[in-house]
Amino acid sequence: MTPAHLFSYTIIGDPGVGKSCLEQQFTARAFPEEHEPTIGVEFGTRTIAVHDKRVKLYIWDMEGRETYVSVTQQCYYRAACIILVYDITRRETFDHIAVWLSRARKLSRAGVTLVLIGNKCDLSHMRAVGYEEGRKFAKRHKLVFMEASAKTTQNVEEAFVVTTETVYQKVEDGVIDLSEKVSGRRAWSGSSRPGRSRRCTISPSALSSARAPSTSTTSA
Ligand SMILES: Nc1nc2c(ncn2[C@@H]2O[C@H](COP(=O)(O)OP(=O)(O)OP(=O)(O)O)[C@@H](O)[C@H]2O)c(=O)[nH]1
Ligand SMILES: [Mg+2]
Repeated sequence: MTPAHLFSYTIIGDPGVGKSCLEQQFTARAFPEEHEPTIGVEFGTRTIAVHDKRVKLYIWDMEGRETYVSVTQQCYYRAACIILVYDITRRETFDHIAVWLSRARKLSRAGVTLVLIGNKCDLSHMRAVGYEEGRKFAKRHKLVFMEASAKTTQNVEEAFVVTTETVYQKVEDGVIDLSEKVSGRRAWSGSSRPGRSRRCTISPSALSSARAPSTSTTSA
């Protein structure tokens, strides 16, 4: 059965904050012990149910170093939701969120949902950023806020499911226009089976030459 909606998510933030682990915990329910830094962009997919509709999420996991800026910028515009991640044990990763946020606002489409996640909350004994600090920053900038742990799974499901409901409502209310065509969807997703997830790595050259799946709506 074709999903009623296809939403693209883009995850950004400093190197090592846990972007790939969050994506893999959500799409594959796995926490890789050994993890390589992302080069370019990786993505995973998962289909979930929202208000009795099947919604397929394409989750773009960006490199923290942003070596391939021209490539990764495409992922900002396609996103229905952008997740900004910092590591609660590394102060500088929170300090850089303002820069990530301004880039996200500049490069994304109107109506995008922005989410701030303080990751690694399982390491609260090493905390360098208070919960209230994160919450206040998010409130000031109108972001959804959560602390999460890709390791223990705390709030990982919630981060995606709650925001998918928000995006879904925005689509229903006409707050965000996701009317782009779904060009090249099969080539990028690889799987259309309900509830299945898939993870791929995209080389920068492939990303710049191929046509990515748009954030889009399909018929139910
Ligand atoms: N304790 C703990 N460690 C985590 C958590 N999430 C990620 N890590 C660890 O943090 C390190 C970096 O995780 P990644 O997911 O590769 O970070 P990234 O943000 O994708 O990094 P880049 O791809 O280089 O931008 C890895 O050693 C993970 O095991 C978490 O929630 N808790
Ligand atoms: Mg990564």
